[in-house]
Amino acid sequence: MNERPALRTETRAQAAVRHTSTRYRSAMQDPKFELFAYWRTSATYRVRVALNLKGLSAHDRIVNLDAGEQHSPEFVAVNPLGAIPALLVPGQQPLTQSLAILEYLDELQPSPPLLPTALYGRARVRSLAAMLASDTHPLITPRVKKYLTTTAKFDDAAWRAWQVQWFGTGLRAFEQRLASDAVSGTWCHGDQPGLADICLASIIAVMRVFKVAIADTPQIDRVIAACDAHPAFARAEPMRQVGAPGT
Ligand SMILES: N[C@@H](CCC(=O)N[C@@H](CS)C(=O)NCC(=O)O)C(=O)O
Repeated sequence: MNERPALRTETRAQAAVRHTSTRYRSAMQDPKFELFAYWRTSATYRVRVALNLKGLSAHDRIVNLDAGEQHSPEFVAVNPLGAIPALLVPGQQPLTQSLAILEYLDELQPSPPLLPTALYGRARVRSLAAMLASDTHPLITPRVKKYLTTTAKFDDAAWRAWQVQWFGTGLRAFEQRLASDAVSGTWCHGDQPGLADICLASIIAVMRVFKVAIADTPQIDRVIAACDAHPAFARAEPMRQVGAPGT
């Protein structure tokens, strides 16, 4: 008797998985990402660390913030807010906002993860990350500096006091959160680097560029020592990027 193999109809869910994994495989084999970047920016640093951790790479498209290139019509077409980073994923509109880019990369290449598996832990790490990326970093961006030093007539001393005030406010609060939570260890959460460490290191990286330091933050100092010793973070350092003084 002629036995024919049973025909199996692919369900919608199976097709979606097949489609996603095909895209995932081709993206992983040759992502051809492009990153609108500048050597000293905190938000671009975050994306660089995530790419390094994931073993991914991107071709830099330099936007010289010191020359005001973020306001050029070409770049405003990429990001109407006139801010970097922006990640170009082949066939897609430019992706802006470093935290969204980090979560995109984390879902594209889940290993190593940037977020813990436990639900509360994921929320905790996102909360720590937002303290710095959303509530601290925006206050010291070039557009804020430009407004304060032109319209509001801040001189150098007033601008520096502003930086110290807002870096200090963010970091002292972050320090308290790390100190009061037993989940903090070598890293902000658990035993591997993730989203919160990347955001913390991104703030410290730019403070080093601006030569601003905040004292008495032992928890933060411990995490930063781990970041400094990790190649994914070290390779993202501003002074090692194209366009940095001396490169
Ligand atoms: N929330 C945004 C912030 C982007 C941002 O402000 N980037 C800065 C550099 S770190 C920038 O390009 N600023 C241009 C300006 O302020 O004129 C993100 O995390 O991507």
